[in-house]
Amino acid sequence: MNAKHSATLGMSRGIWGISSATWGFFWGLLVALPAVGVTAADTGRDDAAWLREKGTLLFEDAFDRDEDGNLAQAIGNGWNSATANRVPDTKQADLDGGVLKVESAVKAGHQAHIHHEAGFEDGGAIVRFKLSGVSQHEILTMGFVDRQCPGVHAGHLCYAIISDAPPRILLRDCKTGVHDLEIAKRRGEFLKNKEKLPADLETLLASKEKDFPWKADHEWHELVLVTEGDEMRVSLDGHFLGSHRSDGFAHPMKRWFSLLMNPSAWVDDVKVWKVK
Ligand SMILES: [Ca+2]
Repeated sequence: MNAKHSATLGMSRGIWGISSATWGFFWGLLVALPAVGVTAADTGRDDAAWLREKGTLLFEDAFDRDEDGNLAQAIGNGWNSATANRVPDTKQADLDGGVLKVESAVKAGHQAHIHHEAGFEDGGAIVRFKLSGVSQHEILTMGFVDRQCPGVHAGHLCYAIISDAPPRILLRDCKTGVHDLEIAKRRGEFLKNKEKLPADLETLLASKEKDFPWKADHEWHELVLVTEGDEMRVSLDGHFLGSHRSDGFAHPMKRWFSLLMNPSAWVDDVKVWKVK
């Protein structure tokens, strides 16, 4: 792994819409609330059990092997990479001690994007992850892609975006939000000119996502991320964090399970299930 990065990969921030200068103030308000976005009826929800009892296991990986070089399929077991071949001389993914450790290469021009065939309408993933602390700030993005979906940038459907600064787990519908090509084009004009987004666009994009606080440490955690109809739900370490509803979550084909590291994160014990 390379020396510490001083910041997350800047080129990914604009299109992913992650940074927010004023978020810290709102974070102060949010942490004062005991269970943001969680209703009493929701707190006992067990989506890991839902996947195991209602679902079919599509694939699993404990990464207990060595990688085979640097290129797209080097991780093995059906994994592929949308970014590895941009930097064929750089090892971004390392299978070390039975763990997938990824550090994105800045010269690749995109955060590392590692994916595996999935294929479901309702279902989801159980994954252990760790923000490694290799970099000063780290974001692990985990979710679903359909490269055959027209009108959506690179088929990015929906994700849980796990960040340490701000310390939040964000559920985002990209399909009908920031990665819808028409919305992205309009938003891009304002970003290019460093102008504030108009209120209607801000309101639209805000309706496509919802965030939940977490303690953002450098320990191992288990995340359960599922979609059912137009709802995406997330649980951390056996506790239901909450859910969000948005049209893009209902996309009928979550073709890939995808992981994006900005710039670095560790992953182990991936299981992906199809319920419908
Ligand atoms: Ca392992």
